[in-house]
Amino acid sequence: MSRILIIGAAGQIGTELTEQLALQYGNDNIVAADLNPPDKQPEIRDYVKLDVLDKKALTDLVKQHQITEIYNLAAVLSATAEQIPEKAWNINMNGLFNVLEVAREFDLDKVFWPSSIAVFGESTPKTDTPQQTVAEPSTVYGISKLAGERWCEFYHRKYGVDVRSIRYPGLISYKALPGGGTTDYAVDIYYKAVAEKPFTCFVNADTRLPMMFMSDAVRATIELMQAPANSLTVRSSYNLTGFSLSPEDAATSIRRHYPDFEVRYEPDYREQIARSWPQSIDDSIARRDWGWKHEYDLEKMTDVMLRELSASKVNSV
Ligand code: NAD
Ligand code: AKB
Repeated sequence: MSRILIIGAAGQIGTELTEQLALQYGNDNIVAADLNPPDKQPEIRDYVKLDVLDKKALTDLVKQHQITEIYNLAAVLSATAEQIPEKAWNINMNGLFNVLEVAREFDLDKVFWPSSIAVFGESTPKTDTPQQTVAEPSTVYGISKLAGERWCEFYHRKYGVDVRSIRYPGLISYKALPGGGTTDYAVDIYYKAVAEKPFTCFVNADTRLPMMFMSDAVRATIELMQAPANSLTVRSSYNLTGFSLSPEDAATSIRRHYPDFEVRYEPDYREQIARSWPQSIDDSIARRDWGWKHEYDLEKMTDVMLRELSASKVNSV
């Protein structure tokens, strides 16, 4: 039976991924870890404080709980990383190194580590960006993700570590707030709509980016991790997408439910970052290798986001 450690479990993805893994593998086989563990997530019994940069603490945890798989979600995201480049590089790179080293030393069964569309830059083809193409990222976050991809492939080829990865697009969810990324506006816009307040957007109306609803992202992650190793042809990171979205598309979709919803545009440095990323992604290799298929398009996701946020009356932004 798999014994799973999730690092960064309290974040936007970790909150929902941990919940799903606990459902599939049983609470007793899950250890959720974070630098800042949440005070409530009662369904997870083992929620521990861990700094992924503390290799000894990580090693002790793996030994103590007889861990067989690690999902390392700990990172500093793109917008925050531009403010603290050295610290972001340290967490994003050395955190990954610690996990890969522990996986090698303890011969773990599998590792999951997420990359991002941020590996691409200005010189990348913007539409239907292929799996293999020019990747010259301009952000410290993108540089760390691209380097991370190369290290994952290296550890697989050199040491046989079964590391698997997805280049997530912007992820949209209602259970946990996003943590300092360029695509955070695509979540915030729904909170404002439900609060019946105008939304001020930090990218332009027509800035289009690849996005995905969180339940698709969580399902994709678990499906990739459960795929037979010999079906996987990419050991750096798989392109993946749901749909492409501009703020104006999201606003139009929201106005089906809130006709008076108003959006103002005040682009800042994050517009520049968003403009450097692809507008749409070709994920045919993921579809071929492990049967990836997205379920949510924009309208289906909007309906769920608005319904769930209204139900939980989360309108505090
Ligand atoms: P998040 O910021 O919401 O969560 C990251 C979590 O890591 C936080 O709970 C934080 O406390 C924790 N953390 C930070 N430093 C740590 C450390 N030193 N030790 C242990 N924990 C630490 O981020 P997220 O959106 O959940 O993203 C998770 C991963 O997925 C990241 O690698 C991110 O780059 C990647 N990703 C996310 C998106 C997205 O849209 N959310 C898109 C592409 C890639
Ligand atoms: C970010 O905006 O930093 C993330 C990502 C796409 O990697 N959401």
